[in-house]
Amino acid sequence: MRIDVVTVFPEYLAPLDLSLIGRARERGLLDLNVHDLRRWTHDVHHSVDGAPAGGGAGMVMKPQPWGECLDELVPEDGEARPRLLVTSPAGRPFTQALARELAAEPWLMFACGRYEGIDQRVVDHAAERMEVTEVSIGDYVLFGGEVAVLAIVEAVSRLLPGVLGNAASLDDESHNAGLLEAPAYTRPAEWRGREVPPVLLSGDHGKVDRWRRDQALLRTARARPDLLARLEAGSLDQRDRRL
Ligand code: 6GU
Repeated sequence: MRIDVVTVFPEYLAPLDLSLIGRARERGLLDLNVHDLRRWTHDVHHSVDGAPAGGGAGMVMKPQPWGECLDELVPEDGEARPRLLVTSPAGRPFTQALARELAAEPWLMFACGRYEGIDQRVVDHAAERMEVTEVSIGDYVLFGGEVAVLAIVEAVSRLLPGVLGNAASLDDESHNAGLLEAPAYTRPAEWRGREVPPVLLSGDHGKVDRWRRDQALLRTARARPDLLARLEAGSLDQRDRRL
């Protein structure tokens, strides 16, 4: 997969060199390029923002640098077009389902909004040439989209074939679809007077599965009742219903 990220703070994306994403890049599974938006400015101050039309607080990112940037990175005569993701607290909520959708794309491009966002005409113009999705990582406000891109790139990368060492962990997740994971334990069997739940040491895989399912349901009911309410009735088994 190819990923391009356009930002006014390229250093903010440095963590993408690390850990499993860094490894995926080294192994050629991920072709990731970070671009400084100021490269497409022409004034001595390399300015990328302006006062909001209509007044109000904050600054809006000017259309000119974004327009020239997209023209260069996505040539009009080019065969391929990226799916453009514009980060914004006003975007579509990022979920595991959207991560799966994005993992199936050959080319993603992220436009990191800063300040009060990007002039809307950039988005509308780009949407005539490529698929554009405005995306948010949650109901809170960040200074800019860079941290959101880190989260999205990580969630998408681990779904790419060959990136995750143990593909079974992906299977486990879909198996548990829509529920939070059960708590996890490792050795020692007793630590500071607290034991690993005996069922996990019983060797009875049926019982372990059932225990994990019950814990997942309880955790979800406590922390995310909204998720539980959204579960399809058909995905609950007889023993789930009694819980
Ligand atoms: Cl994608 N950008 C900004 N600036 N704030 C956010 C966000 C994105 N998602 C949640 N809050």
